[in-house]
Order: sequence, then structure tokens, then C-alpha cells
Amino acid sequence: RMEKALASALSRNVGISCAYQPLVRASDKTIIGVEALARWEDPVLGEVSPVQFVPLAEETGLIIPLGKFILRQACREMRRWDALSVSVNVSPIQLRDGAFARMVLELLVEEDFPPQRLELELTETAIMNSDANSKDQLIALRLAGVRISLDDFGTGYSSLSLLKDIVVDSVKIDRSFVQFVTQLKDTAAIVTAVSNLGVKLNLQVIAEGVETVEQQQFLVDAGCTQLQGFLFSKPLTQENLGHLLDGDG
Ligand code: G
Ligand code: G
Ligand code: MN
Ligand code: NA
Repeated sequence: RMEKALASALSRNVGISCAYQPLVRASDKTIIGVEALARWEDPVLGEVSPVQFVPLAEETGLIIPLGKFILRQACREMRRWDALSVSVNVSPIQLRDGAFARMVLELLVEEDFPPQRLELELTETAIMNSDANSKDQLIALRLAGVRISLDDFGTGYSSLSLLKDIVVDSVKIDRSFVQFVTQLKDTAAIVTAVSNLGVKLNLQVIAEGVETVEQQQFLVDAGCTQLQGFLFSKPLTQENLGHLLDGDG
């Protein structure tokens, strides 16, 4: 039932939208980017969480049109803030589709959106498990100027060898680490080490899920280059993001 509703929403172009969560530069807390997050409101089911509908979309193949819709919407809605980078989550199923890189690059042309402003977020598990074709797709995207970010970093396997292969431009330290960084010594040590490593490898190091000033202070001192979390802003509608950026709200 939910599958039918999602398919219908996608084909009719209603009920699906993007929320945008700001990313700030660690040094001065300026907003330098946003992460697009899919939202779905069905007339009968109400607001459905992406924690529910993203896995459903992955199981049913609807993630292909859903992912494309979110990417297009994010490029369109963020186009006029030309100093902001835009991060979009990509499912491993999208990456496995042989036409993924071409789809992204064509869409960027259609929407007149600079590839340099786009960052694609993939989980380390997705990149680890990717086949040769998926890796070629990532290489093609990076050659065109699109950046790749390793999402939920620390929750999968074999993170360090991935970093060495420089298939990514940034790492996002998972919020499960950030949550306890001021309380647990081991967590603090891991975050500091990952941060140092990332900076040495010339990567952007993004801490996500920052909720307190104490966490912020720790992460800045540890050398994280960007921060994201409720301390700065929760995900916003396009309209509310506009108020925040343009200072008229
Ligand atoms: O904001 P939050 O509740 O919005 O997101 C929950 C989860 O859903 C996160 O793990 C997030 O990465 C994932 N998610 C949100 N939007 C998208 C999307 O457009 N594509 C994919 N693949 N995952 C998304
Ligand atoms: O997996 P991904 O990193 O894409 O997940 C994004 C999810 O994280 C969204 O559901 C978003 O609402 C949530 N999120 C963003 N900032 C915070 C935060 O500071 N605290 C918590 N608990 N969740 C957050
Ligand atoms: Mn993400
Ligand atoms: Na994440």
C-alpha cells in the first residue's frame, strides 16, 4: 500500500519535497552548504519518515526516480544561493545503475547547476561494496568536478583504506560518535584521530549531529572543518532556509 502511494506521488509529482539542513564552516560558523533531505507527505498516510520510505524505495526500485527527483529539486531550489554547496544522499542502488553518472551530469546541465557545487553523500558500506562499474561512475563524476562525501563515517567497515584510495573529498563523522564525544574518552580519541587523518589527507572533515556548545568546542579543537546539527539548525523548508540566508526572518 505504501509502495503504491509512493509510486503515485513520484509519478504525479506531488507530496515529495526537500528539507535543507545547513552546514557551517568550523572556523567562523558561516553557512557554507546544505544537505538535502527527502520528505514525503501523503494525503492518507500523513508525513512518512525517510527512515521508512527510503528503504522501501530501495527495495522496490523507486529509489531511482526518487533520487533523481530530489537531486533535481535541490539543484533548482538552491541554484540562486551560488556560494552554497549542496549535498545530496545517494543510495548504493542508484550507484549500481550503470546510467547514474550520466544522469547526474545531464541533470546538472539541464538545471544549469555547477558540478563544483554538488556533493554526493555515500555511506562507506556503499563505497566498500561497490563494483568496478560503480567505481568508474564515481571517478567520472569527480572528473567533472562533483565532490564525493563519505556519510555516516565510522559505522561501516574498513574506513581507513578507503581514505587512502582518495575516492572521496570529505568524510562525515557519524553522529553516534559526536553524541558522546564530550563524555567518553575512547570516542573522543577516535574523533580526534579521524579528524587529524582527514586533514592530513586533505579532506574536509564534517561532524554531523552537533547538538551542544561543548561538542562544538571539542570538534573545532579536534580540527573538524565543517559542522552540522541541531545546534546550528534543524532541517528547514526551502522557504525557511531562504529567510535564514537572506536575513528577512
Ligand atoms: O532527516 P532524516 O530523518 O531526514 O533522514 C533519515 C535518513 O534518511 C538519513 O539516513 C538520510 O541519509 C536518509 N535520507 C534522507 N533523504 C534521502 C535521500 O534523498 N536519499 C537517500 N538515499 N537517503 C535519504
Ligand atoms: O544519515 P544522514 O546523515 O544523512 O542523516 C541525516 C539525519 O540526521 C536526518 O534525519 C536529520 O534530521 C538528522 N540530524 C541532523 N542533525 C541532527 C542532530 O543534531 N541531532 C540528531 N539527533 N539528529 C540530527
Ligand atoms: Mn547524509
Ligand atoms: Na549521516
